[in-house]
Amino acid sequence: MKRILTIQDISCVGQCSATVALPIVSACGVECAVLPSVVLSNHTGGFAGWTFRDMADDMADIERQWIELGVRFDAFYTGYVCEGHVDRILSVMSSCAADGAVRIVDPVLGDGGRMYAGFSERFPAKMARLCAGADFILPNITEAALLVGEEPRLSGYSRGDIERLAGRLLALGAKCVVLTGVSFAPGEIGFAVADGKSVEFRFGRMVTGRSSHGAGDVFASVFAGALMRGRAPVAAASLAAETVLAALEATDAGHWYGMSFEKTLRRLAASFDDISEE
Ligand code: PXL
Repeated sequence: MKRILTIQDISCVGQCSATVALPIVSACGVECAVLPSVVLSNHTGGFAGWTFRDMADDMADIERQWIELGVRFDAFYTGYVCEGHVDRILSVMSSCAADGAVRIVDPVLGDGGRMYAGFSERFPAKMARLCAGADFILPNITEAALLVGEEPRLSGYSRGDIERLAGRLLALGAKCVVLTGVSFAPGEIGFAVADGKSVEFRFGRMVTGRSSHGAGDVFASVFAGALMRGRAPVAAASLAAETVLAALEATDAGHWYGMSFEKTLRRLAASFDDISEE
């Protein structure tokens, strides 16, 4: 069984980050270890307040211990982290890497044209450093714009704009870009996968009127799990998008702080039934 290390916060309440990654990666049949960047009482997207414990010192202690034990990971999947974590993460990604370890970076910065609460204007440039050494980066459109120093737009991106944005993201150093939240027509939303040779687009139905908080985390977790189970990048991203759509549909209209992705886990696990165990 492959082993992923996910590096992101634990939002104790809120159906995002580590509380999404652990069950989803596990449902894909991949072992999921966790290195918490921050422990919060709840996420920062809509609650009136939150506690915030920076785990930077513990991250350093944990890395030292893992080096002592010889712990190795087949893949790293990073999510919500802060400026002060980036150098530590780059260090863990080299000190605890199995041969050929895959680096997947979800550059969590913001959504809907805005940066998340608490991040500074300097942060996107630091996140770009994490992206530089990644095999895969999974920005939404807002994050993509912030990473390349552009003003995020809420809409109005053409196919050419997305291809140019993907090209600028590849120029940061990432080997493959999976750009999410791409939409050219009403009622449709999808993603673009760019690897420097081609840009592939896939679209599905857009669901509105449901909380989509944590959608990026569901997408990235399925993508990471599916990739480790041998799916090609476009297939892994398609499964991720299908899971987000199913989770949105499973979420009650009044459930505002996250998505009921739990209801999709059985189907997600079943989608790997056809793959014989290595
Ligand atoms: O889902 C992204 C995310 C992760 N972690 C924390 C957040 C958010 C988005 O708001 O606040 C703490």
